[in-house]
Amino acid sequence: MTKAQARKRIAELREQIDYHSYRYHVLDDPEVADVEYDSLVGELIELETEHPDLITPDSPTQRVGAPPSDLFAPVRHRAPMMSLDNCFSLEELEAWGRRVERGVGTVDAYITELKMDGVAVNLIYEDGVLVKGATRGDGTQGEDITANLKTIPAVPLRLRGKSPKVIEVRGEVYMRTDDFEKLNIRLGEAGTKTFANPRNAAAGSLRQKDPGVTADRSLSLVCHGIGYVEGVRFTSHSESLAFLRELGLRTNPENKVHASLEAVHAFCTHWQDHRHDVPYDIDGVVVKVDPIAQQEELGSTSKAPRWAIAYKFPPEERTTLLRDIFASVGRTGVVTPFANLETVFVGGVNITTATLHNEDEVARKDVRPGDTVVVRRAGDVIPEVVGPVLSKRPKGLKAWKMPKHCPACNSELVRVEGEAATRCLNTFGCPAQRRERIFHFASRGGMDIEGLGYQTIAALIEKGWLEDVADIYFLTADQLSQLEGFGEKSVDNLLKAIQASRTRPLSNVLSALGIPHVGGATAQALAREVGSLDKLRTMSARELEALEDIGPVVAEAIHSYFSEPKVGVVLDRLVEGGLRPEPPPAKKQGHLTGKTFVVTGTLKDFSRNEAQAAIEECGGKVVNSVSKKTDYVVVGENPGASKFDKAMDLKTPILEEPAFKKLLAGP
Ligand code: I6G
Repeated sequence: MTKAQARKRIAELREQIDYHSYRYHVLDDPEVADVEYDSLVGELIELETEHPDLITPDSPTQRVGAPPSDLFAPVRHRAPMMSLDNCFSLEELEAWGRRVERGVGTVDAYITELKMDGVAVNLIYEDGVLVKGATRGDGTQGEDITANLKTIPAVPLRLRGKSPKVIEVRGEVYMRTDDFEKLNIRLGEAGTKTFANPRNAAAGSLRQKDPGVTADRSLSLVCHGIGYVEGVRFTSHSESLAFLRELGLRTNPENKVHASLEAVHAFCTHWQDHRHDVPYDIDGVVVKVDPIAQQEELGSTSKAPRWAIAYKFPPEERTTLLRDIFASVGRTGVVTPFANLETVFVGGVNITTATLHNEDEVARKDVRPGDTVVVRRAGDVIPEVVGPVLSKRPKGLKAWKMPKHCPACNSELVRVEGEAATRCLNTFGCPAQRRERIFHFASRGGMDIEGLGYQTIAALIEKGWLEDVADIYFLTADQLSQLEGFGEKSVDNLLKAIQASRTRPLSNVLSALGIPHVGGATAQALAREVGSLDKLRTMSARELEALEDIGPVVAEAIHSYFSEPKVGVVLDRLVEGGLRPEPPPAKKQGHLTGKTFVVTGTLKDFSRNEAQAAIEECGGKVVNSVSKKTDYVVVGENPGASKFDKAMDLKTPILEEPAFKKLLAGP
């Protein structure tokens, strides 16, 4: 085949593949069998392999490419990605309808869309080609996930028909419930942590550093609006959705236009009762005023359009058998009672366990092993045991009692008077606490050691190779290769992940250690203020308390943690194992050096990160809470009430956006 012939055939194949992909993923109406489609793709791959110079970024073979460098970089949305106001009953929906009609008189038409429980995304097409895809982020600025979005077959790399010069499309990436269940089985078999629900699975799959993993996750897309478009005007929302469909973008076939709010009510009640008739999770119905002129008349608040509302379904409830209540020991020694339930399908997932929080909660609910209980789950909220069905209680059921001894190490459990928690105080000896600490250490947000999941940690503890977090840095290839399911490649990957974690930022290390009262924000404050683990280890409670964002209770907890000799041993061994935390970046010097800021509310011209960067660029620093040490509080729209009130109380200077800009500009 000559070059010219190859070029022609490649163009034909791409057109056919795009068309069949559109029929399958957008119209849900395939024209050819899978094998036929696969053979077209196979032929295209072959030709592109022979002629790599003919590969273009919008070729259907380019859905998974090399990991891109700009993955997760900040992306500013051209128009803000607003959120939606919620209502939780038909009465509230009615009240919204009245407000709308007070604003615009009779509404010509409403449109209803199923509210997919997925991840909001923004897709940017220029001259019909997908150039960027981002998460919603804070609504003003999201994260670049283009490479991951490109792997989703329902996301067109190139739009069909006559596309506008620039269009920003808003949609929801989701995972079907059957794909979610298959994925969890697969993850469970591989010993990796499973996802709680399809939404978390979709979010987790989009957050992958390797687009190859996203590609393997069966994600889909529905589009529900246009954020920005050049040169096209619509008279109604439904017309804009039809336009998206013409461009080859998927919209939900269940969308419906209604003449009255009564018809909207009927749609909402129907889908509340039939929410499981669709193969994906929905948590409500989005109701919009359809005519654009009426939308414009109603306008928006700083957060949400007044012309739309999300009607949220009430949480689903089911009854099931409470087989038993068992006690589980967490990382900090707190013992939590858990309900062991006969599997029940509620809120779109199968539930077999649910937390009962603490001893008092079990007593308050009066749930007993053997009871039939009501289980509830709303959206992505964790499942909850509501209470027993007393009419079904068998005779003679005994109330549950918190065990006197730790189920993991048998040491005596303690409940301090006035506290709800029961604790195992065998901090260093209890195997359950050790396992949870190691898991926390290796997790995302901490040392982020990919491949060191729950099952692997349990297996390493079982072998006696993992007693505390420092042991991670002394694991050998020989040991890892003895674990079930660990071939050469997984051993190599895990060792590489461990190596990468040796130089994690100091704030991650502090968060990973699980110091009492030190979460992500405090860990960042400590890293920024202190700068090294060595220094932190020697500081007195009084010195700690003098730091920004650290109060007396936290200061005491940190000091007491570092004073524990066993902690000292582990920290020394971490260093011996090669841990070299990356110190926070050197502070810039400028006209705001020594000045401390708190930023609250939404600013017009800065996202939160941009405001922080601008302050730091001038030498200042940004902290989370207002205290006597704060020099300025920068307030945008809808500031946090507690921050604002505290600033007023302490008479801290409050800067609105223009004054803030002036201060940044300098003297
Ligand atoms: O977050 C959203 C999900 C679904 C939406 C939305 C939607 O329509 C079906 N529509 C709007 C207008 C907004 N957010 C702001």
